[in-house]
Amino acid sequence: MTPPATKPTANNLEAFFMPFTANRQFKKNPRMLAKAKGVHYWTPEGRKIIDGTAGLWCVNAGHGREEIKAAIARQLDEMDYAPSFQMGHPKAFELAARHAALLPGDLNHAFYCNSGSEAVDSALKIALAYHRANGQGTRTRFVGRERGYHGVGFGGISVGGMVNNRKWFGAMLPGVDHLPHTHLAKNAFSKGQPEHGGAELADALEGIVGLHDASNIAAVIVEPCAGSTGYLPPPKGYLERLRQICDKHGVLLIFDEVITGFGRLGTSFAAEKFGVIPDLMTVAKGISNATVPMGGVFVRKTVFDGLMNGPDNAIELFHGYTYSAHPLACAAASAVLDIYRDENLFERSAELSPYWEAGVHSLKGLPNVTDIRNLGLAAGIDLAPKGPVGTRGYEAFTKAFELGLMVRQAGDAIAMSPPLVIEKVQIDEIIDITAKTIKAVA
Ligand code: PXG
Repeated sequence: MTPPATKPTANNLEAFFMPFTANRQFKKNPRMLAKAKGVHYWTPEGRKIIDGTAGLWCVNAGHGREEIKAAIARQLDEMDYAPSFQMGHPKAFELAARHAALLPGDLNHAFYCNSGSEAVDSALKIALAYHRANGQGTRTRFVGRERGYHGVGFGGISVGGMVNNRKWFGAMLPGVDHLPHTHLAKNAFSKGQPEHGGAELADALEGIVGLHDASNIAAVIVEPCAGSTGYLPPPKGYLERLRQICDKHGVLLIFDEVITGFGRLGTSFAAEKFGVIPDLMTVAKGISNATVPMGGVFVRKTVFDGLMNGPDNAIELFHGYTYSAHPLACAAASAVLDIYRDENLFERSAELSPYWEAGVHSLKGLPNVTDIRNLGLAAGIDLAPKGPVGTRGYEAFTKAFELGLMVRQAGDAIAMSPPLVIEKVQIDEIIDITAKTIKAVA
């Protein structure tokens, strides 16, 4: 059948089954985005919206970057697609070498995929395969964390800790425990990393190891700074202590840096900021500035080498995707690295952080604001609930959009993470609209 020529209109929104969206509510009153440039979106009617969230935490270098567009177009002219199974194309190797050079410590191998969710499932599988290849095949259990978000694959929701993302989907992966989340009331309104509770919260891992024995545990996975749940920077000492406990017990530590990677915290990666090197790191989003879908797992030399111990002609990891290291994604990701370097965007993010911090904390004292958190160029603002959870959060999200600002809603929290190319006057504008929004939903 010939594809129908109908253009989607406000009356014809039925067919698209929207992800993570109240479909029926949305379709009665849609919020459409039609154009983007720099730190702005425009609606189809031409209304300008300031992008307070870098899309979904992913457009770190800002929208509509000509250099990325040109690199993708050149690659498309040269070669649209090439497999990465038992074949290779130069841009994949070049990109991996560039990522390895950017990564801290001995994280120096890159496995590529197409999203954060795939990155997480890939990392969990690499951890299992590594232990098995090293005669420790009993290490099959994983430890995640309450309120963690690791995408939507079965592995990711199993180690994740967002109740709504889990409760609909049955038994998931067996053998998963969860650390307590890191949001403590006594740390409310902390600027940057909270002072209290870091080591004690991490010590919960000792309890889990004690319960199952280290010989059964493959890996611990955490977001160094939890994003989706409303932005929870790690209390001081927390990540360092997790690293120590993992080392003591031979458990691999995985940092999910899908949000924190590529400059959000003012460094290349959270691992660099905190001086804590994980064994595996998952990335996506900012890796390609969201132009072509891409994700990756960065792997420490010891883990990679541990998998290279069979005969030379043996496939070392029975895992990969048709689009692993897709040429268009590699071209985009390489062009993005050029932008990050040439415009010093990670440093820029660090330089703007104090201004951002002062801005978001100026909202303290507005009606219903119960906590404000920040680290790098992102923040979470908790609003007191009004009726069922998420009611006030949704009102704030829609009100902000009406006033010309895009924010993310997490329950009754607002999360913000502007593109790293944001200017101070635009930060002022974001804070101003957020203040108006908070007052409007009081
Ligand atoms: N890990 C982390 C830490 C993430 O934040 C994923 C994995 C999954 O990535 P993909 O590419 O499969 O979506 C994410 C994604 C929000 C929001 O509003 C956050 C994400 C995605 C969509 C919305 O906070 N994070």
